[in-house]
Amino acid sequence: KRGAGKIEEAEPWNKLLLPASSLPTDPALYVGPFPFYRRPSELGCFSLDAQRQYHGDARALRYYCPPPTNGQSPNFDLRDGYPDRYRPRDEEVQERLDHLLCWVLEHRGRLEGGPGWLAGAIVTWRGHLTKLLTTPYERQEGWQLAASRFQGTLYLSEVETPAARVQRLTRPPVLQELMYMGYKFEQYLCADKPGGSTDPSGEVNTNVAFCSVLRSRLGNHPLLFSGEVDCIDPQAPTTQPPTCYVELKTSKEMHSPGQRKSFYRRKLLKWWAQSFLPGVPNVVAGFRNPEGFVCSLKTFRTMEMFEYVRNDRDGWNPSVCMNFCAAFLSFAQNTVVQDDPRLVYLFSWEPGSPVTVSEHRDAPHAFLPTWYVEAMTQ
Ligand code: 0WD
Ligand code: CA
Repeated sequence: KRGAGKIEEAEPWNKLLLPASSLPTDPALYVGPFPFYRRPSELGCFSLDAQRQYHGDARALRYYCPPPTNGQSPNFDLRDGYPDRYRPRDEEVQERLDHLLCWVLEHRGRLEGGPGWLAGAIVTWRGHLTKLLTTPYERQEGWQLAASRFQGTLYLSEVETPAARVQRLTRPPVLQELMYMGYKFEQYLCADKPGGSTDPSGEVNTNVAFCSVLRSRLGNHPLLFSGEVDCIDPQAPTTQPPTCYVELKTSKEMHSPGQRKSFYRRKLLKWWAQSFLPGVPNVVAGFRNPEGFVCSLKTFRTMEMFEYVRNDRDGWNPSVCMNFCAAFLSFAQNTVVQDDPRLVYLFSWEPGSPVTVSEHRDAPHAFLPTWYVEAMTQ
């Protein structure tokens, strides 16, 4: 009996020295004041062309071109061109952080914040951070994030879960068409030149992307991340990125209070998380009818999205999202201690469970490419 007591006393002492082995995700645990989040600033950008080739410039940036405001509503046929004018990206290619690493490599010598800034930062995709922000409220899809430390920097790269892979490979035709419709919507609202006109007769090629590279900080975690940006608004009050960027989204037309409630609880959470992170101020939503036509547009201000659920007991809370993300980043920083690009910690999460972690070396989980590690070691 006496011995058992001693062991119990010794346990919390051990926990101070060992990193935690799991992280809970219950929203109630993350209620509290909104944490510090530095106003995101753009460090640079890059483009991916129709062949998915990297270019360190803004050639793929498009310009927001709203339909004429002559009292008529839009009539965008989102199914037009499917599947004959659709060039989908090859999703079998796992790009991991490669394009972002290409940008980092090219700019490592002249990053703001000083030469040591990168060594203290976390490098990842915006989309990975979005998943972290929404985790406390997510009930359907789990995730896996691989993490490695190299020259101080913590790199986070998503790994497709086995379930997500099965879903992708068995994606029903209606869902494939729905994906196309999201990109088709962009084509109705974007021109290749400022003040130019849109061309819905062209191809939809999802290899093409414009990505902004941003700097921010969540709590004590400096962040360098990149996100795909749909377009820039040449009419925006400021031409300073990311404030001039616009995110485009489609959603089902809503006809009942229940449909609206569910839109505010689920969709607006994802839209908010994705645009809040890079500081994109506006999301232009196109509401499509069952025939696949967008007949109404509505602009949602990112900073006002929370108002739709502020008084909803089953709504989401931005503080919970950000506090959980900060807690995960601390958990990852404390877990990935060794500096070794071949050592990978795989963080896994399924709804209803805490985040767990496993340790791996080399293939298949190591994700920092040799070309990057060697060039950075010069
Ligand atoms: O390889 C993969 N599984 C992924 C690749 C998953 C997520 C993103 N990506 C790529 C994107 O293509 C892009 O080049 O990473 C880069 C940056 O992505 P992000 O901005 O961090 O990702 P996210 O915020 O999730 O998505 C932004 C946009 C999407 O817009 P909507 O409005 O649907 O959220 O990137 C596009 C899409 O337009 N996008 C993709 N394009 C091609 N293939 C993909 C994908 N798998 N995922 C998102
Ligand atoms: Ca979009």
